[in-house]
Amino acid sequence: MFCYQCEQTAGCTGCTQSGVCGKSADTARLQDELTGALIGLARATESNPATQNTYQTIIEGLFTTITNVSFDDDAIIRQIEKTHAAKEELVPGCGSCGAPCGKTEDYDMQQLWNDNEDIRSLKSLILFGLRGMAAYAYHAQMLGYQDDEVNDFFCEGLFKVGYENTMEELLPTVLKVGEINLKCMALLDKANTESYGTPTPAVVPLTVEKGPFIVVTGHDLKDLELLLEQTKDKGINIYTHGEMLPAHAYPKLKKYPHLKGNFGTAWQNQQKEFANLPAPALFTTNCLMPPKASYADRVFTTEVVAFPDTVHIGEDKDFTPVIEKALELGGFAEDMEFTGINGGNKVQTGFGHGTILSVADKVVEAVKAGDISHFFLVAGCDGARPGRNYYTEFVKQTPKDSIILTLACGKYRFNDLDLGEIGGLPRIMDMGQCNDAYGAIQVAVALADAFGCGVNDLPLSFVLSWYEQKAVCILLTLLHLGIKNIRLGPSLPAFLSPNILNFLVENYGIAPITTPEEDLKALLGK
Ligand code: FS2
Ligand code: SF4
Repeated sequence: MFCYQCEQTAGCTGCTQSGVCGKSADTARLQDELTGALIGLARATESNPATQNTYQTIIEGLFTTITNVSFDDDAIIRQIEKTHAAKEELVPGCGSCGAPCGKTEDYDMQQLWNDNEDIRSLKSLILFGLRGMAAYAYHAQMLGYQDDEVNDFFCEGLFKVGYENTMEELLPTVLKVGEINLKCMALLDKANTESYGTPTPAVVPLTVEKGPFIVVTGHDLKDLELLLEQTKDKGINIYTHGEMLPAHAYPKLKKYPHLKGNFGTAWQNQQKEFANLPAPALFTTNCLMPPKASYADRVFTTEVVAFPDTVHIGEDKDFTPVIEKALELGGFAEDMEFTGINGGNKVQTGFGHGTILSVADKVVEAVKAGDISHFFLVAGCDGARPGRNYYTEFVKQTPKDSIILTLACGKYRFNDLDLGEIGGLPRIMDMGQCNDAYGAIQVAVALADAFGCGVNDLPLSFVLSWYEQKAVCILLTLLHLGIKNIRLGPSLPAFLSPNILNFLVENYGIAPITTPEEDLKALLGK
């Protein structure tokens, strides 16, 4: 096997025996086969118009191959078969043709992994960016939102991965992934806010009340809504976990009185946090870690998330098995007070672009009056590497007159800290899930407009943490927008070849994180 798509890849170069994430070599091989089949399907759209089924199959298939999504070989095999069937629908008889034209064949991923390192690097950026974007397109689709340009680009991008191309030809496609991902995140923002209202600030307790409860994790708000509906008046409380925390800010979700609070921290702590939990956990997306035997019977998956021998909730979204498990386990006998990693007993969320832009005048005034000296977007994924303490320390050391905007699961490193307020606004503002990077971009653009300058001229620094492929598409969006001097950690992607990394350093000033002290000094120009 060969896989180097995530930050924890073995030896910072690539997983070759089995995945650090728990993925077996067989699963990795099947995921390659699935990706090759998706490229074959994309190739078939070159001369045959894609259908709704084509798009859906591509989006599902790409989402399936994201880190910590599917460990289930049978589910991946079914996805490969579905992909071949979708191609057969576009080009009937193609699979059994005796004189293949070579235009619709599945792609052999070994060609990519063994390619010249710069071509491999650029194609990896395209492929991994498309995988991340597919998750966002999937969530939007669940709420009934689609965009033709986004859908078509999945075909275009996959086609490019399977085509012999030069660096000069591939580079624009890499940046186009960023451009289209901005549209995709905008689509999901629209889907979430039109479905559930504009997020407003919410204080979320970390206490779990006594009695039966369900922990729901991942990014899919539709799944949460359906679960809230199905658990109404059943004496079961619902707690968010990981990337589901921002759900507390959406008016149409927070109206459910049994949506009580948040349990636990970021994904990499799940094996410890779920071990003695007297409740089931529902995974709507990544990041799923292989469940330990001590709690495997309490793990439920849905959508494309899957693990062998755990109960999967299908498209009918009948959560009865999860509900029955919650009632059987009964929850805690007494209220349990949990804390975040810094000892805080509550967290805040809901500072999306709607909220921040509604007080934009106040923010601009505070900057002009010298009350706010700097903004930091400290955002991205969490993960297991010890070096990620950097982000906690960085936030703690930021000047008292600075604002920290954050999003995605990396915020659990510091979101229970109380760093005080500036002008009635908390110094740490959680803008939401990783896809809410869209909102952060809106805020940055609005600030730049207000000050009559470019985003790069604002007192705003991007300090990002990455782990999986959604971080890749977001990074490409920031590059597409011309954002410079991003600090990236905890380590740089293994799929950046030295030449491509040089290109990013020279053109965008990307730099790896060093120490909080050094980076703060550099970013504040001191
Ligand atoms: Fe965190 Fe995992 Fe959001 Fe990533 S829960 S690393 O999926 O997409 O962020
Ligand atoms: Fe390794 Fe990450 Fe790939 Fe898993 S997803 S096999 S940890 S590189």
